[in-house]
Amino acid sequence: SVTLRYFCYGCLFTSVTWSVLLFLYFSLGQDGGRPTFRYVPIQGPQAHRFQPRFSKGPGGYPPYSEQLNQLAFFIHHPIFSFSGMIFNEQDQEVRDMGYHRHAFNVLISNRLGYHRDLPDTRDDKCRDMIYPLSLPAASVVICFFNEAFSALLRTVHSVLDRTPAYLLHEIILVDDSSELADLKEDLDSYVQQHKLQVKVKVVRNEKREGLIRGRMIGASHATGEVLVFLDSHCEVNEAWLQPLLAPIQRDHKTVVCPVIDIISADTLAYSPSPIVRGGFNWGLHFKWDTVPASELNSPDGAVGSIRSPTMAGGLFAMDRKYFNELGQYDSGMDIWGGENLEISFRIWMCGGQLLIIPCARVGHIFRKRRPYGSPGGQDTMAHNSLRLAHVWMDEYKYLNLRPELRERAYGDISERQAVRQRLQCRSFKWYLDTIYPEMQVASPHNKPQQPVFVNKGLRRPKVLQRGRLRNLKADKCLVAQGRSTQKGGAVVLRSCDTHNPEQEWAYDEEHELILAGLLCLDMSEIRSSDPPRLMKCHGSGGSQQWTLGKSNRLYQVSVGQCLAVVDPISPKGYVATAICNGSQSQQWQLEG
Ligand code: LR7
Ligand code: MN
Repeated sequence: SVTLRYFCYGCLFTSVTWSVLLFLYFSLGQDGGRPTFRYVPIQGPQAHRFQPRFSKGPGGYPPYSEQLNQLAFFIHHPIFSFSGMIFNEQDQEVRDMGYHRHAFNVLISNRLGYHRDLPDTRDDKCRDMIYPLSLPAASVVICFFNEAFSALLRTVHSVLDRTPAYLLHEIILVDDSSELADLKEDLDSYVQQHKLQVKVKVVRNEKREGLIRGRMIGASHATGEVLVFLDSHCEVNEAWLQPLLAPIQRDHKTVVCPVIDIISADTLAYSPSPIVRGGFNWGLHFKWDTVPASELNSPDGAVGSIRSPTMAGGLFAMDRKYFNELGQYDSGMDIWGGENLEISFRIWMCGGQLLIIPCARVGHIFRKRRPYGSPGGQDTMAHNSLRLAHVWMDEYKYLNLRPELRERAYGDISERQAVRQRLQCRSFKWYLDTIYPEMQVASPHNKPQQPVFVNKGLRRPKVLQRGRLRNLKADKCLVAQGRSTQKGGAVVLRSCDTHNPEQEWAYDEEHELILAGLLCLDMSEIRSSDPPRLMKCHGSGGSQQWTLGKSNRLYQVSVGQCLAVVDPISPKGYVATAICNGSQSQQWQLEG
């Protein structure tokens, strides 16, 4: 009978649903499938101090639940692109304020929480690498100024979650006199509430010191054998520490950097970086260089280490005694900039070596601007660069000196010159000839390069769809208000015209919308309430990333809202992003 049939359908439906749910819960709730640290036996110099507790599975750090984490992963994983969706004014406030204060999408960062899974970006061979059982334990030093709480905590927890406890001596957080209300109290109470004090120590600077003196202060509190420095918006990846510690154990004058993976500032998506090494230009800006084939193809290449002329600065590990012996940092350098080249030159010129370790992966949020200045508004990069040039660059320093810098005072450098003397360091010419022969002495004007774009290369993303972009409510098409080639120009709705190439949009695999083959539909990062405009395509997603789904809505990934016609009957044809509501004024069709 009909009733029986529906009853059976009901049973079938319920049982299938439950099986699927249970399957998901159990298969994803386990840590199977992902490599953990189980292969590291309970041994090592610190074994008597801490019971090795593994990052995942039994005995993890308190609020951590693998199952919940998996659920959060499903809901908020950036591949679903909707993790930044704005549901109300409060969300919008969090987002806009976040961009203003931190220059990245704090709404998504908050929703991600303090633990998340990351794609394992290492070469497959890294998983088979075997490291010594006994390695020196690390003090992780993280210096921060006004950091977003969720990003800071995710940095800390990624370290706790992915480091065998016996290798983690401590985490030292140096609060560089942050001004954000609540940050201090929130951090103190979090550490206390979750009983993190065993491993996590908070040091507070009475006044703003900048990241250079800040790290020196952190290091002076550290007692682990090795120092590991991280920025306050990082996430360490699977088995990140052992490959860094092993080379230091072999030779205490080896300084190592992980490969710095990219965490998008707009979506917080984690993606692998190509294996590149550090260089610089004559403006003393750090840049990434391709690795010479000889270096990459050496037997050690892809899984061992790569010699690097310089480091990016924020993420590296170094023997603590060697850090002191080598002269720490230049304490005359302020706030930000230059210290990375200074320590790189010093390492190479004074008998050490600097390596990049491809099997160690740490993600870093790359921002398009720095959200803070120096207290007095000085250009600390120029000040710091002058100091390092005068101490380390011999006759080459003048290549760097822009005319306006020649007269500028840079303070007393005698203590740093004494360091160079004491360590009997080699000349800068030796460094260029031996360590960085690729450096072009003849072209002092190489432009600084953004690492974020390194892996985009010159490849043009494939176009998925072409046509006019018609709003279903207004029944009009999206066009440039002025010329379609004018950067910064607004877009409006006008009558559709199938023959007008100026109305043709291309939607590509990077989710960019390109008008007339030239400019991209773009949103302001700072004020999401500003209407969209046409800008040069930057190829790094976020503010130029739109998802065009089956529901015909056009979702802006970094703003978290949908494109809508403001007033469907007004001839002005204005458009703006608004909270997604599925109405017809938010529906678009890309018609060929
Ligand atoms: O006054 C300050 N006090 C601080 O404690 C200013 C900053 N900081 C903290 C800040 O909160 C952050 O944790 O110092 C850290 C670094 O500052 P960022 O993140 O603003 O710097 P950045 O990532 O833009 O800059 C890179 O170059 C800097 C030069 O001084 C430092 O060496 C950074 O550590 C370095 N970051 C990296 O190397 C990560 C990879 C980037 C690349 C390439
Ligand atoms: Mn940083």
